[in-house]
Amino acid sequence: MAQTVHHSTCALDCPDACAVLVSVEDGRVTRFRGDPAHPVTRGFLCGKVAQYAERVNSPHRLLYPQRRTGAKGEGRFERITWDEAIATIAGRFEDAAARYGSESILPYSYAGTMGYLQGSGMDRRFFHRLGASRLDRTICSGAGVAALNQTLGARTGTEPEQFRHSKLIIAWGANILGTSVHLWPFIVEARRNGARFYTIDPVKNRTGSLSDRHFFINPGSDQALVLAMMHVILGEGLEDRAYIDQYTTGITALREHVRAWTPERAEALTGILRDDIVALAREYATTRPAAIRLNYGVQRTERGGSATCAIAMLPALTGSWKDIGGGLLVSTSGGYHINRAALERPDLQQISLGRDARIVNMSTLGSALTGLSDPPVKAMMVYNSNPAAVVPDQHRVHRGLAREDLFLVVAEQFQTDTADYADILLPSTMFAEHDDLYFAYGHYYMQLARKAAEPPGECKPNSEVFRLLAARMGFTDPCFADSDDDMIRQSLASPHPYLQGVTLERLEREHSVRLNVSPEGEPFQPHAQGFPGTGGRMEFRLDALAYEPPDESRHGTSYNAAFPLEFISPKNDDSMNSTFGNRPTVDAQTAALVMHTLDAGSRGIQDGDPVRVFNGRGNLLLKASVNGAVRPGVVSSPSVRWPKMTPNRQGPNALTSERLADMGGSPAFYNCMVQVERCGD
Ligand SMILES: Nc1nc2c(c(=O)[nH]1)N[C@H]1C(S)=C(S)[C@@H](COP(=O)(O)OP(=O)(O)OC[C@H]3O[C@@H](n4cnc5c(=O)[nH]c(N)nc54)[C@H](O)[C@@H]3O)O[C@H]1N2
Ligand SMILES: Nc1nc2c(c(=O)[nH]1)N[C@H]1C(S)=C(S)[C@@H](COP(=O)(O)OP(=O)(O)OC[C@H]3O[C@@H](n4cnc5c(=O)[nH]c(N)nc54)[C@H](O)[C@@H]3O)O[C@H]1N2
Ligand code: SF4
Ligand SMILES: [Mo]
Repeated sequence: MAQTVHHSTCALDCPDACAVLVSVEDGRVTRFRGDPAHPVTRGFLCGKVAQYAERVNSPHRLLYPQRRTGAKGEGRFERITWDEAIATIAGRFEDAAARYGSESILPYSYAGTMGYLQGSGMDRRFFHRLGASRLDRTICSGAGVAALNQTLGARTGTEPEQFRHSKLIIAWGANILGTSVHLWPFIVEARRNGARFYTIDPVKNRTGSLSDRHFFINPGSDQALVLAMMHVILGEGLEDRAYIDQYTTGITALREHVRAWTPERAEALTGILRDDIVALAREYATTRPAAIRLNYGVQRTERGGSATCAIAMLPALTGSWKDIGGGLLVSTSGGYHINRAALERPDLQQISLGRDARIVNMSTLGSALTGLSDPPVKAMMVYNSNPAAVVPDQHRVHRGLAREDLFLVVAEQFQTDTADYADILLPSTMFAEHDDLYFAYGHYYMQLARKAAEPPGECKPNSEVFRLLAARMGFTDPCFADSDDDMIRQSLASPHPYLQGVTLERLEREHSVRLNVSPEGEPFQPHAQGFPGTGGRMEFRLDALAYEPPDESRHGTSYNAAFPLEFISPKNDDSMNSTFGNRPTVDAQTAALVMHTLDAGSRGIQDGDPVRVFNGRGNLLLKASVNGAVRPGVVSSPSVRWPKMTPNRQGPNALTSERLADMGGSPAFYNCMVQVERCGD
C-alpha cells in the first residue's frame, strides 16, 4: 500500500496548536502523530487527536449539501447540489438585505478551527462586503483579553519552554493535563529539578491530583485571594522595590488599599485557610523563578476580568518578570501581529453600508435572536461553532434558532444540535483536508499546514464556500478571487518586527517558524524591561482590585436558598468544548455531576445515582459522582455535552445565564446557582 506522511497542524481550539504528522494510505487518512521536531509538541498528541482518524473516517460525517424537510430542530434533511445550496443562500441573503437591511444578516462563528483562512479570512471579507452585522467573538476569552490588554498592554506571556527553569509553578484555574497537556513535560522537568507545583481551582481535577498542593477556591473569588497575597507581600516587605520603582505606578495607593485585605477576610470569601494564604504569598514572593500558568477558567465569572487583572499584577509586585522561567502565561496570541486588515478587509463595509456595521455579542445570542430589532436578525450563517450547545441560556438560544422566520445556514462536519435547526446544511472539511496558516495561544510558532488528503463526499473548506457565495452575489472586488496562498502572503505581509522573516517560503520548508520575538537562541521575556504596550509602566489599578462577591454566588446579592449550590461546567479532558460530543465515551464523561459527600448525603444521593440539577432556567439529568474533587457547596460537570444526546435535550448551558463578566462582554459561565435532587432510575 502506498503510504505517505504529511505535515499538518491540529486546528482545535487549544493553546498547544500541535504540529501533526498525518499518515495517508491510498488516499485515506489512517493515523495522527505528534511531530517530534516541534519544540512544544515534542512527538505526542493528546488522547482526543491521537484518535482523530476515527473522526475523519466516521460514517456519521456530513458529506453533501442538504435542505431541511422536517420541522426546525427535528434533523430531517434531503440532499441537494452545491449549486442549489449556494443559489438558495445567496437568494435568501439578498432578500433579507432588500427587505430589512443587510444588518439583518448575522455571521456566527468561533474556533472550530483556529486556522486564519478557514476561521477569519474569506468569510470576513464576504460578510463585510455584504454589510452584515459584525459578531463580537467574546464567548471564550473576552474578559481575559480586555484584562490583559489593560494591565500588561499585551497578550504575550512566558514561553512554555521556559517553565522547565521554574522553581515554583502555580496552575491558577488551569487544568494543564486536560486542556494544554504540552506544558506538562516542562513542568515534569522543573519538578525533577526541585520545583514545586501548586494548583488553585474549585475542582481538584487530574492536574490538581498531581500537584504538590491543591488550594480549593470558591468560584469567582480569586481577586480576594490576590488582595490578601498582596497584603502579606507588602506587609512583610517581600516586594521587588527596584522593579516596582522602575516599571510600575500606583504602589503607594496599592499599599494603602490592601491593608484592609487581611488573610482572615479572604479566607471567608475564598474558602482558603488564612495560614495557607500567608504561606502561599511568602513562597510565591521568595521563590525564584516563580511562574504562574493562568488559563481562561478564572475569567468565566462575573468578576473574571478584574480577577485576571489582579493576578496579572502579581509578577510585577515580585519582579518575577525578570527571571527566565518566571512571569505569567495566559496567552501568547498577542505575539502574532499578522496583517489582519489585509486578511479580513473591514474596509469593504464602506461599499455596502458607507459605515461600519453594527456589532452583536455572540454570548447573548439568545437575546439577539429573540429580541433584537432595527433590524431583527432574519438570516444567520453558522460555521466553526455549535451555538445550540455552547452558548449560555440555552432555552433562549433554541427558541431563537427555532424561529420560522429565521433563515439559518450551518456549515458543519457532523449533525450537531445547531445543524438540526438549519434550513441549508453544508458539509465541511477537517483540518487534514485543507490548507491553512496557524497561530497559537500557547507558544510562539507560526505554522503552515497543507492538505494531506482529499475531502470525502462533497465537503468543502469554509474559504471555498465564501468564495462561491461572493461570486454568486456578484461581488467583483479582486480580493474574492484570492487563492488561499494569496491570503497567506497578505497575512504575513506585516511590518511588525515579530513577523520579520516569517514567510510562506520558509514555512513551506520548515512547517513551523518561531516568531521573531527575541534574538535566535535567546528566551523571550516580554516584561523584563517594562510594559511597552502601556507606555512603559504597569499600573496597579485599584478599580480592578475592588472586590465584591459575584451576584450569582453563595455570598452574592441575588442568593436564593432554593438554589444553594454553585455549578461550574469546566472543560472535559477527552473532548473539546462540544466537539467530540457525539463520541459515546465523551457523552458518558460529560453526563457526570461531581459532588461532595456532604451535599450528596443531605439529599439522599449516592455515587452513581441519577440526579436532576436545576434552577429557574433549566434541568440537567446527570449521574452523581461523589468524591473528594469538590468542596461542599460546589458541584461540577465536565462540559460541553450535546443537548441532543441527553434525555430532555438540555446540556449544561440550559442552566447558565446570559449574565456577562465584568469586562469584554464574555459570559459568566462559572457563576451559576442550582439545586440538585435524586431522581428516579
Ligand atoms: N480537553 C480539552 N481541552 C481544551 C478544551 C476542552 O474543552 N477540552 N477547550 C479549549 C478551550 S476553548 C479553552 S478556552 C481552553 C481553556 O482551558 P482552561 O482555562 O484550562 O479550562 P477551563 O475548564 O475553562 O478552566 C480551567 C479551570 O478553571 C477552574 N475554575 C472555574 N472557575 C474558577 C474560578 O473562579 N477560579 C479559579 N481559580 N478556577 C476556576 C475550572 O474548574 C477548571 O479546572 O482549553 C482548551 N483546551
Ligand atoms: N457551559 C460551558 N459552556 C461553554 C464553555 C464552558 O467551559 N462551559 N466554554 C466556552 C468556550 S471557552 C468556548 S471557546 C466555546 C466554544 O464554542 P465553539 O467554538 O462553538 O466550539 P465547539 O463546541 O468545539 O464547536 C465547534 C464546531 O465547529 C465545527 N468545525 C470544526 N472545524 C470546522 C471547519 O473547518 N469548518 C466548519 N464549518 N466547521 C468546523 C466542529 O465540528 C464543531 O461542531 O464554548 C463555550 N461554552
Ligand atoms: S487538541 Fe491540543 S493537545 Fe490535542 S493535538 Fe490538538 S493542539 Fe495538541
Ligand atoms: Mo475557549
